[in-house]
Amino acid sequence: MTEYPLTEQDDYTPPEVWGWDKKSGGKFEDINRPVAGATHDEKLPVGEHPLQLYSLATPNGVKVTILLEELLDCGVDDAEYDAHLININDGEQFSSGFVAVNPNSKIPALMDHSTSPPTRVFESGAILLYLAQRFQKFLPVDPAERPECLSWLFWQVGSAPYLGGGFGHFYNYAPTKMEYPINRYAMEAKRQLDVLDRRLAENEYISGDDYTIADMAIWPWYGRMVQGKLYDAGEFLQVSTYKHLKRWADAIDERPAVQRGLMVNRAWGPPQRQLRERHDASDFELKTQDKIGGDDSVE
Ligand SMILES: N[C@@H](CCC(=O)N[C@@H](CS)C(=O)NCC(=O)O)C(=O)O
Repeated sequence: MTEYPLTEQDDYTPPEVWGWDKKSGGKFEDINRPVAGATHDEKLPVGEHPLQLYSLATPNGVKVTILLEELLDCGVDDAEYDAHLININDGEQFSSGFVAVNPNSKIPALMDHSTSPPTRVFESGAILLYLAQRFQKFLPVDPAERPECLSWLFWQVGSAPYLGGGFGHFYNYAPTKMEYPINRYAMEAKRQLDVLDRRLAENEYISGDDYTIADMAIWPWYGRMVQGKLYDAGEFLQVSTYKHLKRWADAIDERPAVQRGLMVNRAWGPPQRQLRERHDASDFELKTQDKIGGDDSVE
């Protein structure tokens, strides 16, 4: 192994006390803040259905729209929902209305108006679990099987920040390419991909024989990564070596509910794949961006 060379960029001496006195650079410099709470007063819209989702079609956002569309495909009519677009680049996650649903100011966030008072749920993993429990689908009932599903669900929630906030941030979004963090997170990203590849060598789905919320949580991150659709890093991480993970990712990609879930609250890419707001199942046919035209993309 070669000795790691210190570049000028790495040679930073932190001050005694960190201060928010200069822009960090990079894609999120205008929205990141060191404090929580609302920046402005604004109510959230509320549609007709009991389930109101406030989201954006990022990997964390599509976990939930995939589950909702899967539930509807299973005939669970009570899973009909309104999905409102939250433009995180414009700071809409910092409105007083959004902060009341998610004090952590991150999409996705859900309100369930079928309860009295309405129930708020934030954190994508908690939303998946809430909906799976409420509709008794995509979560094993057998006490011997449920822990495996929950273990992988929580594995995703704990692991993906290394893939996104770590690898993706430094490989894709940071203002300069720095060897130390890219190395550190590429190593961890590859280790995680191998964890999944080994699991899927012996199981059709993440949790075993059945497709569950664990697959829906993991696919938008690791499935998209192994398909070369995340951070343009397929070659860099040599994702084609994870053959079992690729087999699983391609199978899930073919599911109609997954394809619809990817479109909801999407405000970039081909206009026919963008359903920025979803209020009815017919919206996929009638309200995509190519049909209604309108604003520029979120990115
Ligand atoms: N652990 C959270 C992460 C959610 C998250 O990071 N959301 C991002 C988009 S993918 C967000 O809303 N970012 C806005 C911000 O950081 O201000 C979850 O799984 O729901």
